Amino acid sequence: MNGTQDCETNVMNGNVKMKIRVEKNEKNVETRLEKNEKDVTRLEENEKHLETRLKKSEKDVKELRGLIGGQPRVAFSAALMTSGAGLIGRFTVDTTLKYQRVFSNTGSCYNPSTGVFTAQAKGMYYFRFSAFNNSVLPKGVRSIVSLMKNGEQLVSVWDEKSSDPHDMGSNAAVIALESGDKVSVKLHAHTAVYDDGMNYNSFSGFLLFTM
Ligand SMILES: [Ca+2]
Repeated sequence: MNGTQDCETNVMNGNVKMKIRVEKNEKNVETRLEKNEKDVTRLEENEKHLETRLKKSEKDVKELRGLIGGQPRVAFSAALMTSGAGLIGRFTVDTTLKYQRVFSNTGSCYNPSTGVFTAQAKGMYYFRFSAFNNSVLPKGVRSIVSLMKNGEQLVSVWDEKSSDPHDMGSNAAVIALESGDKVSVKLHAHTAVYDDGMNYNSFSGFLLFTM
């Protein structure tokens, strides 16, 4: 073998080596590319998962806002007398009962000096009242009490002193109110209720949800 042949052999060997290296690099690049593609797929899946969780969180936040901050908080409860004991009534005309012992009045929609609840938000409300007919009432005297909305009679309690004194009853209604609507409890003319520190007669209400 002469020097020229040696040189050719070396060049060929070098070419083969280079080809092998290029092929190796190609494979390496392909493997890395496949890995990258898998990573991208995984990231896309993660993104979708995060998006779903974010949407759920946004829905939860909306619901919570509706429960605590998104609507006015309105609730009240009051009993008829602040002290003493006795009859309220036998007035010659229908009279709005003024429940003056206020237990709660969030939103200040109930006015104890008039006995009237005035809605400040359009919504669905719950109201309840009770009335007590006691033995100190003269025989035959009735207790007739009604829940009123803007002068309209909704639900009532009725009792009469007879051989069965000390009767009481309650009634309630769920009603839709517009802002400014008024709700109160009416004692019918010529009837009476009895109360003392036990607070038998009460009037309560609260906003269920705005509309
Ligand atoms: Ca009775």
